[in-house]
Amino acid sequence: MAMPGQNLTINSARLWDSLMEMAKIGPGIAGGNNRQTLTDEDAEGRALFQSWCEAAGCSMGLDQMGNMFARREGTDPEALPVYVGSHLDTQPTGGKYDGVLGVLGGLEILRTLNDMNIRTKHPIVVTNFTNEEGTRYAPAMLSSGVFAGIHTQDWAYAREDAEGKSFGAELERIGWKGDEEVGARKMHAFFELHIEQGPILEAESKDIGVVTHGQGLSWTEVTITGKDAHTGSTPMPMRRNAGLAMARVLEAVDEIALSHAPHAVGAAGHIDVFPNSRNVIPGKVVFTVDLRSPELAVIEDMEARLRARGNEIAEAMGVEIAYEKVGGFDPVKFDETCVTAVRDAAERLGYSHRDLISGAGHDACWINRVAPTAMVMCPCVDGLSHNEAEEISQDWAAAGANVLLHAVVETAEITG
Ligand code: HGY
Ligand code: MN
Ligand code: MN
Repeated sequence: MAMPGQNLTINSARLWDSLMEMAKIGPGIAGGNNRQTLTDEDAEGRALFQSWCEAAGCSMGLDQMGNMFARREGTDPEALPVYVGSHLDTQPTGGKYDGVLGVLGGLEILRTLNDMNIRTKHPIVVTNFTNEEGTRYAPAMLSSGVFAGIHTQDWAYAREDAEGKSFGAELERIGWKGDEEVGARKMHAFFELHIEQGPILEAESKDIGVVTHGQGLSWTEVTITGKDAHTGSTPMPMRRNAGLAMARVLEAVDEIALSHAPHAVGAAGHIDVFPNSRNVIPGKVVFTVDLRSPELAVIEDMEARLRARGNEIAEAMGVEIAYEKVGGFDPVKFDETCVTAVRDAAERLGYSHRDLISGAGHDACWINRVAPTAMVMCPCVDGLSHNEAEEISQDWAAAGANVLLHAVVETAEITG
């Protein structure tokens, strides 16, 4: 006999069509997306999302960080809403699914409930958080961080991109700055569907990741100052080569992360070299070291060893070195009731599943501070993400959205 709600499934083709439609906005150069936060492309994607939500009968809220909230009414207007969502902004060489699957998966839940004329006690709100990626404006998860009270709004507004444009000015420019106080909304629960962005689920042929924890993250911006000089006429012993010093620091970062194998990771994805001229020894480099681990003590050890080794290298090479913590969050343990709702949904729907620690950061990691939160993950091809070749199957997307649907509806309580 079918379990209650077992026949409750999303429209896979409609979800896939919406993903492909959104992917047309801010196309990359290799099949993915470049829809960076607070760009005109971001604004266009937001408008498309809003049009779809309004067509599904939702009212749209907008807060002062540009976070979007599409609300489907419940039968008890006093009941706190169940929120479900993620982010629509992408990396500069991003994929079509990172973040977008979680926002459009949430929309597909509303569309499915409309199709089936199902009402829930709690309202359901689909959310798009501004600037999850943290590429144009560090740190990552900036707006969910303001929502959770981690960052002040003024600090967030003052963040500048590489061209010196502030977050606040750009949010105003694209016309998506709302009036709502950020974080005033109270949540009954929050669920986020996301691609794994790692190789585990595909390698183990699992349809669903039941995310119990998220690993912690530390971003340290390192500035090394040496001296610009001629690459041809400057004798080697006289050089104060900031670029070479950076290379040695990054070698040390790799060694430090590997010393905490198998879970810790470390690298630098952002590197600026000055003056970046072919025949000038770099007098200055600025780079961001990204360190992560499921254990806070390991993150703290890696941060300390980064500075210790960096200081040794700088002293030996006659260059200056400075550090600034520009982002980070402690390892996250998600809400057991919400996690159980995800696991039971996967079980009920007959999907293979396994518990998982999220390797990437997500808005859910901050929202978990202010509401019971859990995540659903689906596999991605070769575990690849933050690459335009990011790919998933329609079946994986549908499996993730079906589990999300059941977990959200169970928490929002069907009333008819
Ligand atoms: O950095 C992260 O883990 C996320 O993709 N913003
Ligand atoms: Mn993401
Ligand atoms: Mn991402």
